[in-house]
Amino acid sequence: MSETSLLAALRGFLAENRLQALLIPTADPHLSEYIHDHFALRKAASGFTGSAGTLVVTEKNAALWCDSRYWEQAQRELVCGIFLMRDGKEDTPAISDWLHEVLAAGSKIGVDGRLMSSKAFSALKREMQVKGLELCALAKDPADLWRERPPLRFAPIFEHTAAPQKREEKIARLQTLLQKRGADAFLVTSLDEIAWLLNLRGSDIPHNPVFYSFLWVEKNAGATLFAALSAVPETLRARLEKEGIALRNKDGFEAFLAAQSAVTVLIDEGNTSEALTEILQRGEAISIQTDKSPVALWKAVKTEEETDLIRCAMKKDGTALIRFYAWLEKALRNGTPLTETEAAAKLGEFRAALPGFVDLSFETICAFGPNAALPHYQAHPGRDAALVGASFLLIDSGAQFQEGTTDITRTTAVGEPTEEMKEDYTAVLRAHIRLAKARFPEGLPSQAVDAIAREPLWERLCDYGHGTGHGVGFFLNVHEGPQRISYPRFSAGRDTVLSASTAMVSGMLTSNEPGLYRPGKWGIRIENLVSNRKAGESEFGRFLEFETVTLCPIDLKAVLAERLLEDEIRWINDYHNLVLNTLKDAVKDEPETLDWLIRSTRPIAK
Ligand SMILES: [Mn+2]
Repeated sequence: MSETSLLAALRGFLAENRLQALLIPTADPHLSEYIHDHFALRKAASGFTGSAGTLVVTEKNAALWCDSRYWEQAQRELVCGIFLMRDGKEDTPAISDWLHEVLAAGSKIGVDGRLMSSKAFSALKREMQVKGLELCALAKDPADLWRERPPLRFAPIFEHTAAPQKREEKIARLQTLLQKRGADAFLVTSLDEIAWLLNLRGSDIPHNPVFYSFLWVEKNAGATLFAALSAVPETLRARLEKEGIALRNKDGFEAFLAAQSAVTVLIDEGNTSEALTEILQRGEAISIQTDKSPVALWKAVKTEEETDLIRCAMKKDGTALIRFYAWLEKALRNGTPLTETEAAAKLGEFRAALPGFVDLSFETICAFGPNAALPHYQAHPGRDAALVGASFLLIDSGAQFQEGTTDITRTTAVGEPTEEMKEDYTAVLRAHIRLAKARFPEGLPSQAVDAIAREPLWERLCDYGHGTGHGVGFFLNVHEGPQRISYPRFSAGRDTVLSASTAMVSGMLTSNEPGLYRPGKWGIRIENLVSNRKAGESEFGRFLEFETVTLCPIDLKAVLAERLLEDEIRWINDYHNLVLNTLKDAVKDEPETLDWLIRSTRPIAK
C-alpha cells in the first residue's frame, strides 16, 4: 500500500465515521518517546520518517507538523499533497488554528485516544472548543486500514539481575504511598516505569530495554502485570507469582480496567492515555486521583549502589571509546578513506566487543562538517560524508549494559582548525566545564541550572536550540525525566515547563551537553553524564554539585587555553587525570591505544 493509497483510505475512514479531520500523532499506547513500527501510522501515511510529528488529514487537505530538527528532512520525505508545517516558527499556525481555517464550524476531529495523554487530549479539546471545533477519541482504530502494518512482536522479558533495589521494596514503597493518599490502586502505563518497578527488561523497542505491558498495583494486594504471555519464560512467571505479582495477557487489560468498580485509582494524566482514562471514567463508582507519577522521580534518583554500577558501565564504555578514537586518529593519519557511517560502525564494533554489552542506547549520530550543524543528523550509507578536509567530527553515542546506560558526545577537530572554529569550540568547552563544576542549593529547579552552562556562550551572543541536560535511565531509556536542564522553550511537543518544578536531588543522573551549531559550517557538542551529589552544608542550607561519571578524553586540538579561566584549566586537567588513571589498566596491553590515551590526557596550561 503506497502512502497515497493509505492517505486515500484514511479519507474513506473520515467519511464513514462522519469526521471532518483525523489527527495522527507519533505515539504508542504507552506514550513512549520511541515506538515500534507497528504504531508508525504517521510515518506510513506521510512518508516522513522522523521520530516526532503530527499528521492532520481532512477531506481535501493534509499537513504535517514537526519541530525544527526535522524541517529539512520532512521537506525531502513528505509525499506529494502533504503540506509541511514548521512547528515552532512564528508564522506557523497551531493545528487548531489551521483546522479552524480549513473546516466549517461544528466540524468533528477524531484522534485515536490510545495515542494521546488525557492531559494533552483535554487541553486540545478545550482549545478546539473555543474555535467551534469538536475533538473526539475514536472508537475504531484507523490503523486497521493499513494493510502492511508490521505486526507487534514481543521479545523475551528478562530479569535485570544487576538491579540493587528489590522489586518487593519498590512495590511496597508504592503501596505505602497509596495508603497515605487514600487510593486503592495505581495504574502504570509508562514502559520504563514498569521495567524499573519490576526489575524486568525486554527489547520490544530498538535501543530501549523495555517491553510492551501495563501494570496495576493495588494498595492491599500485590500487582498484576499485563504482558505478552509468550514473552515471559516459565521460570520467571513462577518467580513473579510467588512474589505476589500476577501475570495476565496484555490483550485483556482494557476489559480488566472496565470491570473495576468502587475503587479510587491514582493516575498520571501526563502519561496515561485518554482511552484508558475514559474507560476508568465510565466505570461504576470509580474515583480518579491525578498526580505526577511518583515512580518517575524514584527512578530518576539513583541509589549509591546503582551509581557505583553506573561508574562500572562508564569504565567499560570509556574503554571502547578510547580504542575507537585511537583507531580513528591512526586511520586519518594514514589517509584511510572513511565515511560517517563507517566510523559509526567501527565504534559500534568496539562497543559490541565489551563484556556484558547489551545494545546501543540510541542510533549513533556521526556527523562531519556542515552535517554536524544538524543536532540530530542521521548518516545513511551512500549519502553520508567522507571525513575529508578540515572540520569537526561530532559523534553522539551510547550503550546499554546491565550496569547502566551511557550517552556521550565528543567533537574532534579533523585537520587544522581555524581561529573561528577554535573560538567556538573553546566556548562550548567552557560551557560544559561551568556546569560540571557548578554548585547550587539543593532543590533548585533544574531549569535554573541551565543559565550556568549557557553563560560562556551568551557572553559571545551565541546559544543552542536544544536542552543542556536530560535524565538518563539505569539500564533503561537514554532519555528520561523528570529533571531537564533547559530553559522553557519549544521542544518537540514536550511540556518543557514541567522541568521548572523538578527540584535537583542528590542521586540524579543527568547529561551535560552544551553545543554550538553554525548552519552550513560545523556543529560542536560536548556531552558527559553527571551524577548529583552533596557538596556540603552551611548556614545557608544544603548544596549540591555534580560528579562527572563519563570517562573519555575531551579533544584539546581546538582549545584556546588562554580563553579558559584558571579553575577551568584545573577542571580539565583533573578530569583528564581521572580518565587516564581509571582507563589505563584496561588498555595496558594495547600500546597504540595507551599511547593515544596518555597523549590525549596531557595537562594543558595557559
Ligand atoms: Mn544526551
